[in-house]
Amino acid sequence: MKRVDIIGAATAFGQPKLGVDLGPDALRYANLIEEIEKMNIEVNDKGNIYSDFKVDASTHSRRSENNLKNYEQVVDFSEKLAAAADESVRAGAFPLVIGGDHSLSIGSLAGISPHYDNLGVIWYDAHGDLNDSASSPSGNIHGMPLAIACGVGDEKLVNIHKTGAKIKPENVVLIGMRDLDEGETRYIKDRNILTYTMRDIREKGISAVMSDALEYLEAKTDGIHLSLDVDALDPEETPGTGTPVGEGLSLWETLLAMNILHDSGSITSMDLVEVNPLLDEGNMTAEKAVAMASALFGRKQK
Ligand code: EXY
Ligand code: MN
Ligand code: MN
Ligand code: MN
Repeated sequence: MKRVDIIGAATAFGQPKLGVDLGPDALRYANLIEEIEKMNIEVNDKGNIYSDFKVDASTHSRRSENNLKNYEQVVDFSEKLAAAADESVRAGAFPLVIGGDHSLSIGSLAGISPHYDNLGVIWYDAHGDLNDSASSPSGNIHGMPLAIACGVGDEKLVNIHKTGAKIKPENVVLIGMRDLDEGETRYIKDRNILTYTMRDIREKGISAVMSDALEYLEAKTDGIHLSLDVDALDPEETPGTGTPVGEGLSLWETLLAMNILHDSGSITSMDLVEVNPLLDEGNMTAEKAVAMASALFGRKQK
């Protein structure tokens, strides 16, 4: 890896709560760049990408087209982010896309995946983010990016940056699952997606889960994208996030998971998403997210 490119995805259009677009700056304030540099890695902070549309608190998430909230805004933002992520991989860097709500993964995967024949994805999250507009209970696009990347959903969103599906469901592993909607559960079953629920993690241990996930993906992919949603962790650990779900992963489990991914040398890009400083206690969610990213880049747990 030549260097890490930090791409700030300052978007809140994928969900209803204000403040998640401030996540990139909360992560910088928590010393994201300095902590990665400590690993003797060159870091290039490319600044933030913003939508041309401004967040308007009075209408935010009340505009909906076909049960897709802030549709135009998400399409516009995804195109911009995809171009930046594409450029970063093209330049030989490791894109670290910091959010921002999870709808940003539509753009990051669209920009990154064309550089691989078979990009693998580890989706570390309480949620599957596998809804389409018909199955979504909310119309919030941050509950849909993984389905969109697999080619399921609204045509414009599926065709961001490059026509068609960006990844294959058989190259996806879900870790931390504990809040899946009916349509998502059906999709996982139909496509036989490798899934580790919290119960699986409790039974097997996070270390075995990560090793098995890596073994599964390394055999058939030529790069692995990690999409880390901070709501994978228990809300006591990461309260500053918009859709918290109890009985989640601990910080130490996640740091261990990140160390195992680092040691594999197989992770080629990453999203770090759903840090909302307006919902946080101090800046602790951003601080823990920085610890997770540092562990992915080689900082060892004590
Ligand atoms: N499954 C629910 C929905 O589609 O509305 C909740 C999605 C939350 C998505 C979060 C960020 O990972
Ligand atoms: Mn998510
Ligand atoms: Mn989530
Ligand atoms: Mn290293």
